[in-house]
Amino acid sequence: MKAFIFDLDGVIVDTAKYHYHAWKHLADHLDIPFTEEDNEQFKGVSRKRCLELLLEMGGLTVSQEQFDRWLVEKNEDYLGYIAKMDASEILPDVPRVLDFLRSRGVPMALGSASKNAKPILEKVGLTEYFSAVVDGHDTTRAKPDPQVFELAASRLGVAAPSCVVFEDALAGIAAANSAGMTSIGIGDPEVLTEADRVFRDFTEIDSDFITGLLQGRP
Ligand code: B16
Ligand code: MG
Repeated sequence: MKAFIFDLDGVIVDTAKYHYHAWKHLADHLDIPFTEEDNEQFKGVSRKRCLELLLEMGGLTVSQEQFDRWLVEKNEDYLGYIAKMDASEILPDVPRVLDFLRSRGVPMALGSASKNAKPILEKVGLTEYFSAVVDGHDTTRAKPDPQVFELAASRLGVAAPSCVVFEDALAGIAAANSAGMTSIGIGDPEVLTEADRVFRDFTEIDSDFITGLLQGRP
């Protein structure tokens, strides 16, 4: 039996722009220059690690209390954007692929670094597609460590080599590969060079390709 595991941000929804606005707000407050290009490094990376990166960019060292306060501030800002999300923010053709897999009884899981993954799935109305949701609360080791996807596979009761992972971040592709899973990159083929296959988005993924994956073709 095959199982499919989906990353959230950059694969199912484009929350990267909201993370960017929230980090930018904090960066402006701290007088740290921060661009959308800088935000690329934050994709797939935990909230705590993102703040460490931002402070490194600004050459700032702060107390643990201050660090924790800024983490909370950034997240509250981000939650303000999330509150307004609805199904219109699901990336193109994601529902088509999810419906196709569900109609064939394929088990599906979410594997995300975000601690906000469950509320986001609820907001966009996709919760019921996933038999397992592994998020930033469940993991102790971040991508590229395979923990998030290994846990998803074990919750689905499917062996790692039978799992197919959709990921937009380099660290996520590395995590899937190191778990021994089939990795499908969503994004730029020149960036996601380690993925088994890369598509710009789900509009490029047809039923024949999915059927091939179900039959064991990479
Ligand atoms: P949170 P993913 C990741 O989600 C984002 O790509 C990354 O930018 C973010 O810092 C991380 O979640 C943590 O998110 O602050 O909501 O816990 O791509 O793994 O679905
Ligand atoms: Mg992602």
